[in-house]
Amino acid sequence: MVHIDEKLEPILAEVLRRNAGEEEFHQAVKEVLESLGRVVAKHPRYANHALIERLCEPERQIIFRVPWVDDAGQVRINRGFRVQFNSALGPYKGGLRFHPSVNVGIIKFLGFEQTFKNALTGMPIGGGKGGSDFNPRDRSEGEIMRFCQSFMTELHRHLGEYIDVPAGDIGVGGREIGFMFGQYKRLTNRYEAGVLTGKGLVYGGSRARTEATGYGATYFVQSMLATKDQSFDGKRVVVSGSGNVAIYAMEKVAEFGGKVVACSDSNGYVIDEQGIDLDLVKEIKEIRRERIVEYARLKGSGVHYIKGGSVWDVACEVAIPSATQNELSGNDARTLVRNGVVAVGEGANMPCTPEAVRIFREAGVLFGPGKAANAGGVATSALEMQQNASRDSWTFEQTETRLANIMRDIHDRCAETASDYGAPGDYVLGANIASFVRVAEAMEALGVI
Ligand code: NDP
Ligand code: 2IT
Repeated sequence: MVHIDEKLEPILAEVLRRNAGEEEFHQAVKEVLESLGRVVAKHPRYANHALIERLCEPERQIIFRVPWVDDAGQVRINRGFRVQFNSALGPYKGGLRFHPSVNVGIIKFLGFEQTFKNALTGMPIGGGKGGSDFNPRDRSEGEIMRFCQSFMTELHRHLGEYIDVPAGDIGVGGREIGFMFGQYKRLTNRYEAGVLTGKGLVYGGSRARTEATGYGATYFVQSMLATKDQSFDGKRVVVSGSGNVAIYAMEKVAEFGGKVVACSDSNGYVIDEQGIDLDLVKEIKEIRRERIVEYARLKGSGVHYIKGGSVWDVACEVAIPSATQNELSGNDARTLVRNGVVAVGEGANMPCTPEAVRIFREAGVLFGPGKAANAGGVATSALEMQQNASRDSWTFEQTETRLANIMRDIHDRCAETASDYGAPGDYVLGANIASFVRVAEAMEALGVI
C-alpha cells in the first residue's frame, strides 16, 4: 500500500478527482507524493503557495484532430496530444509517442515524470510529452509521412526552441522526426534546428542521441552495481523490448562484459544462450521493421521463441525493462527475485508496477527508477539543443563522455539525497526528492504563476 503523508493526502485526493479514470497518471503522482512527506517535514515552506498542487496540474494541455489519407484513399482520423507540464526550469521538453494505447492520462503521466527526470539531468529543460493514438504498425512509409505532416501542421503553432521541444518515444524514431522537422520548416519558413531533437546527423542531430537512453540506463546500473563492488562482467542480463532503448542498452551491456540472453516485443520473446546477436536485432528492427520472431527463424537452432508469456521468466542477475509502462508485474518481480536478480534499471518509463517496485525494495535489489535511469536520452537531447544553439557539432566520444558524466552525477545525487533523508540505497526516494527540490526552488522563485 502506498503511504502518503497526511498533509499531502488532500492533494492526491484532488488529483484523483480532477483526473478521473487516468490510472497511469494517478500511479505516477502517488509514487512521487509518497516520497515528499520527508521533504515537507524538513522544509515546510515547500507546502506553501499550493506549490505541490501546481506541480500536479499541467500548465497547458492541447488535444487536436489529426486527419490523414491512407494508401487506399480513405480518410482516417486520429487524436493528437501535447501536455506542456512544467516550464519552471526551461522550455517544455519530452518525447512524442505514437501507439494505439495513447490517451490523455498516459501523456499526462509521461509529462509529469518528464518534469522530474529533466530536473535530475541538471540541464535547463522543463517537462512535456505528446503523441497520438495512431498505430504505425504495418503502415507504409507514405502513410507515416502524411500522418507526421498532418500531426505537425497542428502542433507547430505550439512549438519553438524557447517554447516546447519534442523528440521521439515509442513509435517515433529518426524517420518520423525527419518528416516532422521537414513539415515544421516548411510551415514556419525557419531552419530552427533546436525545435526538435533526435534529428538525423545531416540536418542538425547529435552524435550519440540514438544510443543515449540505452547507454545511459546501462551506465546507471553500472554505478549502482559499483556501490556493491560488482560490475556487469559475466552477468546474465535480460532486456525487455527490442526498440531504441532496448537495442542500445543491450549494446552497452555487452561492451561492459555482460551477456544479454533474452529480449522481446509485444508478441513474444527470444532466448539465446549464446548472447543476443545485436547486429541481427538491428537488422530486423531498425531496417526490416519486422517482429522479433524473425530472430529465431533466421538464427535457427539454439534459439527459443516464446509467443506471449513473460520475458521475466528468464533467469538473470540484471533486468533492464525497456518496453512500456507496467510491463513488469508483482509476480514477475517475485520470479526475478527467486532467480537471483541483483539489479533492475528502468530503461522504460514506469515499467515496474508499484507492487513490483515494493518487492524489489524489500528484497534489497538495487532498483533504479526510470526518471533517473533513463534520463540519458533527454540529457543528450539537451546536448543536441546546445550544439544547435552554438551551430556546433561534437564528436561521438565527446558527447558520450558528457552522457557518462551526467549519468554518474544523477546516480550520485540520488544516492546522496536518499542518505540525507534517512533511506540509504533508496533510489526511488532519492530521485523523487532531488528532482522535486530543484523544480520547487525554481517555482518558488518565479512566484505564483
Ligand atoms: P520503440 O518504439 O523504439 O520500442 C518499443 C519497444 O517496446 C518495442 O519492442 C515494442 O514492441 C515494445 N512495446 C511497446 N509497447 C508495448 C506494449 N504495450 N507491450 C509490450 N511491448 C511493447 O520505443 P523506445 O525504445 O523509444 O521506448 C521504450 C520505452 O522507453 C518507453 O517506455 C519510452 O517512454 C521509454 N523512453 C524512451 C526514450 C527515448 O529516448 N526513446 C527515453 C527515455 C525513456 P512492439 O514493436 O511489438 O510494439
Ligand atoms: O521519455 C523520455 O525521456 C524520452 N522519450 C526522450 C525525451 C527527449 O526529449 O529526448
